[in-house]
Amino acid sequence: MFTKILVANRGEIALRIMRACHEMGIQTVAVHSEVDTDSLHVRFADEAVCIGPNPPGESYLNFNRIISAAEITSAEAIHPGYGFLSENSEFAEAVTSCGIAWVGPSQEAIEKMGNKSQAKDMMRQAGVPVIPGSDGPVSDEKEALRVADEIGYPVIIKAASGGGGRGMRVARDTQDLANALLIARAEAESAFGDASVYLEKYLPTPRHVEVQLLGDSYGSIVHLGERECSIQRRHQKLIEESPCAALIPELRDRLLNTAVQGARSIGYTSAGTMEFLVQGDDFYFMEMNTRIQVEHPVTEMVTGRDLIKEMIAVAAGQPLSFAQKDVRFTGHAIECRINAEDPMREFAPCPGKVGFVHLPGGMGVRVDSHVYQGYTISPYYDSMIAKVICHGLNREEAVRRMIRALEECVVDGVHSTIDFQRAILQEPRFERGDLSTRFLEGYQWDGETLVLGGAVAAK
Ligand code: MV4
Repeated sequence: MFTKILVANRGEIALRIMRACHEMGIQTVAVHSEVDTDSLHVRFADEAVCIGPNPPGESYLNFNRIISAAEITSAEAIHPGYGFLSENSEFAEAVTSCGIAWVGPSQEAIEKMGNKSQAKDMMRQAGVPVIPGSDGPVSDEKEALRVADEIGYPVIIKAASGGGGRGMRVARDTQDLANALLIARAEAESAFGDASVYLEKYLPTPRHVEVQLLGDSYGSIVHLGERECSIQRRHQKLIEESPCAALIPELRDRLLNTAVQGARSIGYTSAGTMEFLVQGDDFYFMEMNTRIQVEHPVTEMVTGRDLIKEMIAVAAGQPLSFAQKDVRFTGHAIECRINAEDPMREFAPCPGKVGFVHLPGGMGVRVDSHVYQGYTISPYYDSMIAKVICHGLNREEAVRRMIRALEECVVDGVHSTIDFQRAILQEPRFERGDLSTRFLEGYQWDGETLVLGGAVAAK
């Protein structure tokens, strides 16, 4: 096992990783920008290295500075967390070629899954259902028209190098398509430096359901169930839960086993997530995230398994500490990402100094946060304040516990998403588990009352 790991990240995920390291008897190295000098991840670490100024490109995204920090502190491994360099295959390769272990999947796996069109192709070949559409990128308008005609309208155009919803366009009919194609291409080029796009049948009211996977270097691959992340706003997840309320046992088994089969086909190691769209009784592969995700604690609460510890063990050449048959799913868990954003102003980030803070506690409540009274939320990085995760015997108890936990929360000095999230949890449609990725389409919020658009019911 490693004796020292460098954590190439900041905020709550850096703390989360260091907590696992400390429990494993592994020393930790923090890296940080200037503005993060007083941050908790620096205090939690056994050693800390300032790697540069606040713009991420000069610190948290800077290959050389991070690798140099690992070298001068003799760290044997680097955990990238999420965001920043976590899905950068060139960084993974730079790290390993310096003789430092990468706590994540292979450089090849990151690269393969990074191209969404190619990933879809590989999963189709592995027998994973994919949304009907073009065979890889479409070369011109003529081909797009032919494919759209074949699969039927509406269709959605997606960037091959995309993800996160950028460069996506829906076309309702032939007239729409040419225009949508031009816009999608231009957006893809400017956002990803790659104008290639592919076509899919547009699903009217899908649910976003993702499967948590773990693989080791001995060929063992397990799933840790699914998470439903349909409650999003502009592709920012607000609430995640496990299990998904919509899956009957037969469908759930099929989804989970299919995800394992897909991961096995690419020899996947470490933690990863396969994202699916679920429409009625059908599910379709969407993309694979080759990193630990923000919402991983939801899975930890229902399985009792520590995903970060498993990632570290696998990177050190050990087998997974358990087999599929050992995994038990208990109760229901929900996470709210509390952000310093103003729901009254289009969720504009609200950096600034936090006054009085009280984060919730009590039975079944986990809080992952790097924020403390007097902490300043920097405009340079994401505006997360805390993740509140609640576990209950069933969905109803988990939801009620979350409402209770959010009512306990006090974060003075900055706007936050707390009241908005509480209002969602109190919506009858949420209570019924009647979710889709369009749940928040056309909502109104006056700071107290949430009125849903209502035009789209999930099917
Ligand atoms: C779709 C879709 C409907 N039909 N594909 C959005 C993010 C990107 N990774 C894929 N996305 C979607 N793809 C087809 N064929 C609807 C979405 C979508 C969505 C998906 C997951 C979570 C939230 C979403 C919000 C809007 C649209």
